[in-house]
Amino acid sequence: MLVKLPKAVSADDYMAAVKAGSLFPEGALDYSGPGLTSPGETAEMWLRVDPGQYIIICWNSGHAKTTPVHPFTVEEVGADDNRTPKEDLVLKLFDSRFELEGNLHKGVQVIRIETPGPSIHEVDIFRLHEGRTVADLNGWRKQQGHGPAPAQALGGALDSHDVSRVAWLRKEFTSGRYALHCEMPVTNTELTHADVGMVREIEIKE
Ligand SMILES: [Cu+2]
Repeated sequence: MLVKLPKAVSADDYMAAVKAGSLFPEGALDYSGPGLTSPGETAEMWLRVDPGQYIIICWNSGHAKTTPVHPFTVEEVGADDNRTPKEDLVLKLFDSRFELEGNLHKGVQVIRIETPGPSIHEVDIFRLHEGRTVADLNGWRKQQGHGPAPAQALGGALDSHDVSRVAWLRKEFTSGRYALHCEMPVTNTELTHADVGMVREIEIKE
């Protein structure tokens, strides 16, 4: 995940807040990112960033507290690179469901990911292993990915505090069963959005 830090907050300050238990340290803005990606997978994402100080952080399986974050700066100067990719289909993240405009099919596809919300959401894309179900996937994610994986994580689009932000994902799909999964927490509970229905299985045929 990319996180944009407020002016007076350093990467170390952010980490200290995370270690104290915060998922959303004050003033810092989540700026999406390609999300859960299994070893050996590659995720390709296009998104806009604004000038400022950022970190890259991994939230999976306690890594946010154990793996040093990567700080970087987005400078105001530089070549204009504002041409957005042409999408093949649109994925919309609503409260609390996924809607697809267009169909996923075999081959390379560009997905434009929008968040009509109104809440903030994210999507991780998984390819389910033979015989495994969306319920298996959700159970495995509740364990933060400990134990044998029922699915391969292919990347996705993590949340942005500003829900008007859009991300594009380019991915090659083969035939099989896939799952879209939102792991945002439901406020003041142990539940995720996936637990309250924000999970969707999609089959790509031969
Ligand atoms: Cu969600």
